[in-house]
Amino acid sequence: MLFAGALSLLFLQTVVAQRHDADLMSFVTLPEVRALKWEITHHDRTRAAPGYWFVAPYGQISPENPTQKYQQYQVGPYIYDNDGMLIWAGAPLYDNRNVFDFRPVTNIDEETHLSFILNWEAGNSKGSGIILDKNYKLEKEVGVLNDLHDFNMHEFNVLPGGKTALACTYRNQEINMADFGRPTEQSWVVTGGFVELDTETSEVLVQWDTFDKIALHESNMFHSWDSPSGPPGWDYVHINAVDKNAAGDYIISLRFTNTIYGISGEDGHIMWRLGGAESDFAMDFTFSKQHDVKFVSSNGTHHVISFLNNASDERGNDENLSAALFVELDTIAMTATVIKRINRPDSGLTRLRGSVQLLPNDNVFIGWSERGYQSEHAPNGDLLMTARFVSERYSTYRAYKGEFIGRPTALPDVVASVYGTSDEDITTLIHVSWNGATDVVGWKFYAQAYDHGSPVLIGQANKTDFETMYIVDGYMDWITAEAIDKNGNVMSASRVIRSEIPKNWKAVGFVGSATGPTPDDPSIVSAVNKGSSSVGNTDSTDGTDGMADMVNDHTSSGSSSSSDHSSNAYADAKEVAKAVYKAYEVIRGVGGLLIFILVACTVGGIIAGLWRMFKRRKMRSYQHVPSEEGIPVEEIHLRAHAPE
Ligand SMILES: *[C@@H]1O[C@H](CO)[C@@H](O)[C@H](O)[C@H]1NC(C)=O
Ligand SMILES: *[C@@H]1O[C@H](CO)[C@@H](O)[C@H](O)[C@H]1NC(C)=O
Ligand SMILES: *[C@@H]1O[C@H](CO)[C@@H](O)[C@H](O)[C@H]1NC(C)=O
Ligand SMILES: CC(=O)N[C@H]1CO[C@H](CO)[C@@H](O)[C@@H]1O
Repeated sequence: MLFAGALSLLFLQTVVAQRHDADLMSFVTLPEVRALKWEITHHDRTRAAPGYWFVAPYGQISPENPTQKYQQYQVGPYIYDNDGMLIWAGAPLYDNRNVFDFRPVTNIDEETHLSFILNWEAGNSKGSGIILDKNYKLEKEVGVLNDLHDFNMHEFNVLPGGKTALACTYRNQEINMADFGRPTEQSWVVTGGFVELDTETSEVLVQWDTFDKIALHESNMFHSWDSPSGPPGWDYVHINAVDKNAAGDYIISLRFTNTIYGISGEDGHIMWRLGGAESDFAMDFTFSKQHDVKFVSSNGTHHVISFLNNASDERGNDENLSAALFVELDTIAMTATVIKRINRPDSGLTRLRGSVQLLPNDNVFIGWSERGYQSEHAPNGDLLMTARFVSERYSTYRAYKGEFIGRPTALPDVVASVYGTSDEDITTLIHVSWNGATDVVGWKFYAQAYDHGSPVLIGQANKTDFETMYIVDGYMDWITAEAIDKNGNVMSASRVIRSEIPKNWKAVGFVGSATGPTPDDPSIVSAVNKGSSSVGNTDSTDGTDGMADMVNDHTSSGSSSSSDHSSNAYADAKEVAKAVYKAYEVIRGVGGLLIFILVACTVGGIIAGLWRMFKRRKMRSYQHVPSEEGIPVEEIHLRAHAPE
């Protein structure tokens, strides 16, 4: 049978497609966006800090060859809520460019801004530090005006007031090897440094470099017995973090000296070393290969700092597991004391990358980096939550949590499609989303009888996921959706969109007029309408709870003969809530026909509706799934700079 054949073809394609991308979300309204799904374990939701997750997944650190560019948006800045529900997909903004250190910025003014590093692109751009406002509009783009190769990926640290920001620098320089007792030899090294930049002009205001400050023998990467190197040279210090306190002094982390340095804001001299071979402090602990050092508090002489003790890198490990450390430094008595240690929950090692963030309620949010592994802890260290990407193909350099109000200037995206086999069972499916909008609690849907007809409310739905689906009886056209906040106010409305219809009604089994049905007058239909439902996108997260109420609302509004089909199909509202709806369009082979398929399947012994239709979604095959290259990603950088 033609139909059965088409059906099996359809399922075959679906299965094949899912095998490759089941770890990614998909949306009818934003078909290019393929946000990563999460595996989340909540240990105690009640103690979780309010706020969203800020991550920037990447597959490989170096910019991709243009011919390998992913066909769908996966890498870039992304915001999720505490349940892994997508809030904002920022990948379309910078067309799949890698982004690092994506974070909420609360120290500029009363509002929360966003900042991140836009990765360099060969032959095109050195990359930049980006600051966005809550409308996702570009506020500042801090570029690289000097001779440096790129805007380094490790740090973009906007300082209080937002006028300046810190960044790390890597510079190839030739150095004399006298420190190794070989004064007649020269070697190229990659020195580490930092700059304080004017965020308005990108001008370098402060510049500091290890070249004349950190001797070669402090390195655990370049040794006295190693051969000198030509350019680019030995990556002998590997700077990966910089911060500044109110007194105007800096701290930096150098991974290849296992040391955190205090640097005078006055004259750039090294005030003290914490850790490594030449530590100035009496310490009751060890650390190594550390990341993300930050001032938590500082009054000039007494500091609390936080950092991630990796205790390992791509070459080996010094301790058994990685941990977030909060350390109190007394620079008068020269003592360093651990005041908080939070071990990696899975007892693993974070060999590269990572972050530690003290939240306003004193919870601690830690990014362990690989596969986006992250955890939140109560002030006493209790584990509240762990999460990681379902996908093994991605990591994020750092991860942050924070409250944020997002108000995109773009309007909500709506897609509506009409299906049915007779005038009596015509149904309109509406999908809506508003990329980046926080605090949307529901949607109202309107249709018009004709082009300039007045909008008639045809239903509403609670927002339970990034994308909300709504099904309404009848042929509804000239659709709009309004985003509703918790007080019932309209936050924004979509443009009026026309509903998509099958190219050939007869071919999809429609019995009736060869030209197909005509749009209904929503003011008539909505009076008798019922059996509508709304679902969250079940592809992404399990967010269908609110829908059952929705269906009840509608089924209680009465019945009519024209919708008996619906009332039977949706008899049990709870089960409908679990039903999976998906729209597809099959355009292949059959000369551009649209096949409408309604499959009833059994879920837990009870009938649930499974609608699978290939909607106006090009059957683009899934070709360019990026993958990590089998070696730790930062090692690429290492290899690029160090000889073997
Ligand atoms: C800095 O903090 C320490 C410890 O809280 C305190 O003993 C010291 O007096 C403070 N110094 C200044 C200059 O406030
Ligand atoms: C690592 O773990 C092993 C076995 O649990 C233990 O014997 C060893 O002392 C640990 N090493 C360090 C450096 O903590
Ligand atoms: C929407 O959510 C609210 C609050 O959770 C609930 O009381 C209401 O019944 C829901 N309404 C619909 C239409 O689902
Ligand atoms: C247990 C262990 O090996 N700890 C190491 C941590 O890193 C420091 C360097 O900063 C080493 O001195 C410790 O031995």
